[in-house]
Amino acid sequence: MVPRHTYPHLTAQEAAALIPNGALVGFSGFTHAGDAKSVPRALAERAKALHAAGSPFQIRVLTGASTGKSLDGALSEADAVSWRAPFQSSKPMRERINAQKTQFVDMHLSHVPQALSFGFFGKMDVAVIEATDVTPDGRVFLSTSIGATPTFLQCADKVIIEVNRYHAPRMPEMHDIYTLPPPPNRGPIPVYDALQKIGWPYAGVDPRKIVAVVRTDEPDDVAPFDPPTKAHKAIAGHVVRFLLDEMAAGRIPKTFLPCQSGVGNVANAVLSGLGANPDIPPFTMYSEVFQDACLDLMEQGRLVGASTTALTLSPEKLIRIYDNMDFFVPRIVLRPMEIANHPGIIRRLGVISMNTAIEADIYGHVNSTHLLGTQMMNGIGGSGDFTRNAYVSIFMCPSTAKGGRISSIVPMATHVDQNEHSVQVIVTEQGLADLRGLGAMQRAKAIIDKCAHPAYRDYLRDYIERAPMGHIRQDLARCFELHRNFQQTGRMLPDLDLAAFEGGD
Ligand code: 0RQ
Repeated sequence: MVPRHTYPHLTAQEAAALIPNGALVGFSGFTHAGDAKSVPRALAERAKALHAAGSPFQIRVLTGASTGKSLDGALSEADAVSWRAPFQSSKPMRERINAQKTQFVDMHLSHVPQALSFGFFGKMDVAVIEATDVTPDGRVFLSTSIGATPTFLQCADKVIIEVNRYHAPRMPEMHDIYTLPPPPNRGPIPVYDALQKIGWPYAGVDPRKIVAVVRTDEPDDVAPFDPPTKAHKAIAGHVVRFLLDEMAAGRIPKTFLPCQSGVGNVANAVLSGLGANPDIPPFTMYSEVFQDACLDLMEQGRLVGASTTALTLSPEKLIRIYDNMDFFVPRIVLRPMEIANHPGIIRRLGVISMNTAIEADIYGHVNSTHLLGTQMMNGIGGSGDFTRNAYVSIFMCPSTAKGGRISSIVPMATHVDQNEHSVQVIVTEQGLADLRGLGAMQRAKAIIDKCAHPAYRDYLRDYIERAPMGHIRQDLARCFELHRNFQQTGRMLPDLDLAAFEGGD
């Protein structure tokens, strides 16, 4: 019999005082959705006061994915984070990571819950979790994300719950919480359809571990997207054409396949493009984020169902869901990230993955994380979980960045997140390279001819011609010449006329 508990109701400051220096803290939150807010903000204030008094205070921070200003923003500005995993997208956090002030573990998101429960990060001292409600017998009803929260609740020694009444009390009707037993006796996960529910609407916690409940009332910090550029629209056009051709060739069934889409402006524009084309049948998503474009498509009947781990919606869009729960509840399932991103389920359902690159090389290796191979942007996130296991894996990016000064297609990627063995299609606004079944030099030709900006094609062709013969032709003395040029002159090709580029000078 589980005991019924009454929990101490504390202020955010009182709850923050329960977190010791050096603790490993698991905060709820995935791509700014459902993140803990008032306790990390209070913790940041406490860290600043302690630092001013000459006392050390830093914690190790684990989340589902990126979080908003109150968490990554406030804690990193307060110099309160010594270690961070598995994903972030915060400017101050990024600066600290790139200055080696915070150690960052950039990892596949599907691995995070099991890495914690296997003990790979050590013991979790405290979990700080946003919820819509918690019952005396330890049922925690979560808000706009599930992420790794169910595992944090199981593993942490102490638990602080932020009950945020901003969120619709009906949110848990979308939730399907299912955790995996430890190996080697895991059975099949019975998800045979994107919308199939197999678990519970709440996460369980031993109520004796709850040391504080803090009342809050505030929205998630999710910014709306930039309007799509001409390049984003062209990329969307190429992806839609490719998927229609695949249907016509019988490689994608007429009923279509579930789609996954990454974060960011490019992915949002591509989703809108898919929805806008009447020849693409109404489709489902098996993804990790449900972002602004998904909401519009669902209201239009183009997106008929979505499995996700987070509702990453700007406040105006989230309210549209809260105002029409009868419509959305049967169409959206929120799962823990180890299920949303599970390699076996992705392979089983035949998910079409669409993610964004920072740069791709002429052989199909993709860098999504490190500018010039050194400066961390956000992290690999779930892109590897999906890419490696997709029915067809697509990577997209504009062919140039920074007004044409940077080519996104380079001889050798300066960091590799997804390799040639997993990447099947690369798309820029210039065109689409279908790499399936191509040998190394055929891939190089396709990527240069179809994806590279015309202003960079001659350089890339000449690079290959002058490189030593081999299965893959690389000139180890020259492979980063474009990047070195950029570092030295601010342009990858110093003599290039930038006037013709969108946003060029
Ligand atoms: O810079 O911000 O100064 O303008 O990078 O570029 O084109 O706006 O792209 O918003 O779609 O993000 C890969 C970062 C793309 C994202 C990435 C500069 C460019 C701009 C952003 P500014 P865009 P997007 C599911 C899957 C990894 C995780 C992932 C990402 C800024 O999609 O983090 O996929 N992906 N997860 O100017 C220098 C280059 C550049 C460059 C672009 N070659 N060199 N700068 N930029 N290319 C979700 C989760 O896992 C949770």
